[in-house]
Amino acid sequence: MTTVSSGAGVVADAVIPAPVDLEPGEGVLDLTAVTIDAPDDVTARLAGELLAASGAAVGPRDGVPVVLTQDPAAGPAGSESPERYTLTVTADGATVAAPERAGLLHGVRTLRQLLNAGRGEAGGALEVGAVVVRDAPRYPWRGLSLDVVRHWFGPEDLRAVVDLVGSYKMNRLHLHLSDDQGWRLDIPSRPALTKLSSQGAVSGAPGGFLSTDEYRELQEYAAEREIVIVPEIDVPGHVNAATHAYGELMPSGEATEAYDGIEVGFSKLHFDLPATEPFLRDVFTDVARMTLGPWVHFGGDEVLMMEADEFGRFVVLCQELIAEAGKTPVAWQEAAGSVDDSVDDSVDDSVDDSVDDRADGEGPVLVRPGTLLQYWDTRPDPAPLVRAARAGAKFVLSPADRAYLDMKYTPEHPLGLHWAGFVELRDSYDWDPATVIDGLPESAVEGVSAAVWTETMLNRDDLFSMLLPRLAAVAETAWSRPEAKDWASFRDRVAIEAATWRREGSTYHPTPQIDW
Ligand code: TNX
Repeated sequence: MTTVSSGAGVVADAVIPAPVDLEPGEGVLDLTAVTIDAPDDVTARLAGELLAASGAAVGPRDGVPVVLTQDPAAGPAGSESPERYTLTVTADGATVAAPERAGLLHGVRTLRQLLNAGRGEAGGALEVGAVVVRDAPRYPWRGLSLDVVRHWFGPEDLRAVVDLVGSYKMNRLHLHLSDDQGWRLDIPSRPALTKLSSQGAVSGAPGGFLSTDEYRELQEYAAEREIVIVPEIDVPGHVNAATHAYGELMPSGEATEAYDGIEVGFSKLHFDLPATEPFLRDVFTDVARMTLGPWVHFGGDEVLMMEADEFGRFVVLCQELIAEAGKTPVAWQEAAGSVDDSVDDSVDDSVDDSVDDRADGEGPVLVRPGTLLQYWDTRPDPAPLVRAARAGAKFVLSPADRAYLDMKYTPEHPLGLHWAGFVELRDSYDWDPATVIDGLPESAVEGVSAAVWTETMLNRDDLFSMLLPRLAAVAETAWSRPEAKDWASFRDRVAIEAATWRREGSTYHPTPQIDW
């Protein structure tokens, strides 16, 4: 795609992620004053907020009409995505047509970017060139995974992250809510978790947690914006916050010390202890009950000190508990097991026959059909993942060398880690989710999630400087088809979008890969 500038200086193509189809027309719409007509009050309010943030005066009448209308025929020809939309701008007004509310919001988000592009740095004209945008996402899951344990980010920061995620048409915010350093969600049946384990973070930084009310309010805030919060309780490793609160989870019966370092892999649950199963049942039942969305993530990563058969029992049990509580399980890729697992027969018996695939003489497949696996580590053999896909697992892709936005941009970058290498903007842009896992059928790819671990990020500025501009690159990789992606065009569009970041005070990293 190319950047189109009209005589009025209006940039017609400033949309991130790149849409399926954008056709400039004749004329210019002045959005100085707008009147919004939407199917419901919440949608009208949100559309108004988005356009007002771009400088439009939003009023009940006399403005140019911005009409949001439900229309099953909207979107690109042939698209069946429930998120599809058509945005039509003429000299007289703007219309967003979409079969569902998500598409209506996406259309307004596109209009916001076109408006900001015309406006430029310091309050230029509030004009948008006439255009028709027909658009729909490539993948249904487009998200950000955020660690709120290593450093604590409270409700206000989380709402800012929800807004950011939504502005690039992402629809999932996965929160990593428990780890060695802290427990960040009140669990009514297990009050000691937040009472004893929420106040720490890395290197003595202050902790915190979401009360059940705050968790509900955050989910409602996200849901208004068509974003689903996916809670993660990480087991059976990364559990020092749990063993610090409940000593009964340790063979010694003694609670472990609080931990504020950044090592991984040293803590674990013990399947055979009498306290373990009731603990997991209480926690996952409460989390499922408090969660509005359909998914609960049970972690499963980096369990470095456990035999494969014990790990397999945890994977089977957690899926069972989450499914019994009415949710779909999500786990890190390790839950697929490994081909050389020496899983014994009793685990095998507890695995549903329909997913037990021993045809090739390997261990059982531990995941249920429909379980989502989040791929992050590009080093292990992909064979178990392909087997899990054959058994019905779906994949959310967060390849660390592309989508881990806690990796440093360059060796000199002050924040971040580098175990997966350095991830410059172009690295997080130039990849195709369909070809990330060797041998995985594309039908098993549910989508893409950027991920940010916060060992080195102390506050919102730190966090946003790692997210921006790379989150926009991952968002485009998740939304746009390969034929719509173009690095040169993306560079131009990021530079345009950055004027909005500056105006709104969002910190970003001015990578030399962009002509700012
Ligand atoms: C690996 S990625 C982890 C996290 C760390 C991260 C740092 C994953 C599933 N586990 O515990 O925070 O590396 O990049």
